[in-house]
Amino acid sequence: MSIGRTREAATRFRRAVVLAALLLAGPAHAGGVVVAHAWIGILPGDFPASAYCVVANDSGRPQGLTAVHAPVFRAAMLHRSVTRDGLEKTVPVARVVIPAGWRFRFAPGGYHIMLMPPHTPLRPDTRTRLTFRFRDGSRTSASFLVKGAGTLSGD
Ligand SMILES: [Cu+2]
Repeated sequence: MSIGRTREAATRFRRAVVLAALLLAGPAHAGGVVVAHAWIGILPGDFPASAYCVVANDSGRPQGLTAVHAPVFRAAMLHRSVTRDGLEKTVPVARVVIPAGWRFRFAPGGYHIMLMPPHTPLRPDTRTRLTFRFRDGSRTSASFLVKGAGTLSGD
């Protein structure tokens, strides 16, 4: 499988996704970082998947998200979709800083967590856990709902 084909499939998938405004997470637990509206869009075969969610920072201080751990996938990376010269590309992001009191949205067409194919294929409507690691050493994890290609949104 070539990188070109992978990008093409991923772009097609993202275009198929309606950029519906997600409702933002409700009140988060005081004093922490909470991941909500968490879902993963998978593609058939060896294509990468993308994870989306809302990260609510109610810790009272800025939080720098530096890594995501996804045990059932070969790798997880912070990415962002950008359009350059009319072409949609996905580029790596070193970290995402979420100011205190803010909600940061990973959504189709924007920031996402790129997941290299799972060790064993995932079935739609199952769940898998991702752990978010922050610059201060703290971690928070959430259960992500697996959705098949053609899914319109995570809601
Ligand atoms: Cu990506």
